[in-house]
Amino acid sequence: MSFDIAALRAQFPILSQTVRGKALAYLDNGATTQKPEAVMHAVDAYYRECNSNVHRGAHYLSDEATTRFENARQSVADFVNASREEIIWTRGTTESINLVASCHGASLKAGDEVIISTLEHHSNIVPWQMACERSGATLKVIPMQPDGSLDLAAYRALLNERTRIVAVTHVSNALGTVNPVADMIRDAKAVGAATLLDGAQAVSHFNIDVRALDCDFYAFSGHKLFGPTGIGVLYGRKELLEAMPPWLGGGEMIETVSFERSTWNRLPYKFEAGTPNIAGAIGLGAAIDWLRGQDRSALAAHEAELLHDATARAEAFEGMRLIGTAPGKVAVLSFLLDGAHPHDVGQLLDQQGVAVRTGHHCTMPLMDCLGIPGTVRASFSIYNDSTDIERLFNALEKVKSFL
Ligand code: C6P
Repeated sequence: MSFDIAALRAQFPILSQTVRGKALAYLDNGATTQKPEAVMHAVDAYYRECNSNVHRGAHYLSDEATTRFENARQSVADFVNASREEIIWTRGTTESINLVASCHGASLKAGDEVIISTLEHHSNIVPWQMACERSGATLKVIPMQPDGSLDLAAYRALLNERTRIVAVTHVSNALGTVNPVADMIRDAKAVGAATLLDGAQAVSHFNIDVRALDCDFYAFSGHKLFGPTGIGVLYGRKELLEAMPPWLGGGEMIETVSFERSTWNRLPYKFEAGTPNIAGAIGLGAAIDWLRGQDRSALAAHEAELLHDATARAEAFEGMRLIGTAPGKVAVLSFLLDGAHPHDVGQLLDQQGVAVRTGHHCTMPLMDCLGIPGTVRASFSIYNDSTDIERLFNALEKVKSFL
């Protein structure tokens, strides 16, 4: 290891506890990541020192809260290489995608086409189904290869002058597949389509540069990036955000209001009606500042090693079938055990202190395509170590003997 995993883990107090009388192996990072002390401290400090509303008050506390809140926005902007007016606070990835599907999607009309992929989470399917239903546009789906990678030839065949939006996940939550999004965006641009990336599962694993990717929208959640729940981000290219109608109406998003008509605030506030999740934004800013202070290439190498070692153990494990073996993957093992329902496996793992997720992972169409009801998913993060892999496979040996 080229970095001190023990020192890193020590910053995540939740990891050192026992659950059900066993040392915790937390392998449900795809669902949510744990929070370092720095994040908890920032949220706590906000409430202790400057709890107040932002952009409104004529007093010190409000000024201080506004400074911390807007500094957090700047941290996000720097993190993804955007400008701060292109960073909109939302409740999470789901809300970010719904915002785009409602507002950018308002320009869809009958005959237009929207492309998503087989790998999508429900939150990048349902908003587009709703937008297509409203507008009469057609939803097209990129098929998948048996290993869980997208069929890029089929994708290119779907693209045409009617394609208005390509909305795909950067990383599959269920299988861990990393999609070749830069190439996919280039192809989409060639037919004049807008592009949205669902970055929920990507942001904690590698650096995101929205300018280099050349995407129009990038959505992610704070809680999957070591930050709090209830806060998320929508990056939107300025010209597109300016052309879009607002989403929710209310305070903050307006410039003027009369009973006859209202006019809209400048970016990014045009899309931020009502009192925002101030503590959540500050916590996410702290998470990003903390992460940027780490050696990210060492973290990526560590995660790659975890994936390599866990995959080798899985391949040697009799009765285990790995679901999703694409060449480019983040550290996710989705699997089935012969003769065992994923739910039962998950429960037996939990009794041994191993936390995983089981089921369809909010990707029912993907599971249908694979012909399975669900999987057991062990999803790793930067603070997992070889002991966690050991605990998982020791626990699975016991599961096998129980079932
Ligand atoms: N996936 C998982 O266990 P929210 O709930 O809005 O923070 O994120 C939704 C979402 C969108 N896209 C992808 C690729 C995701 O993985 C998720 C959340 C969690 O896989 C909970 S279902």
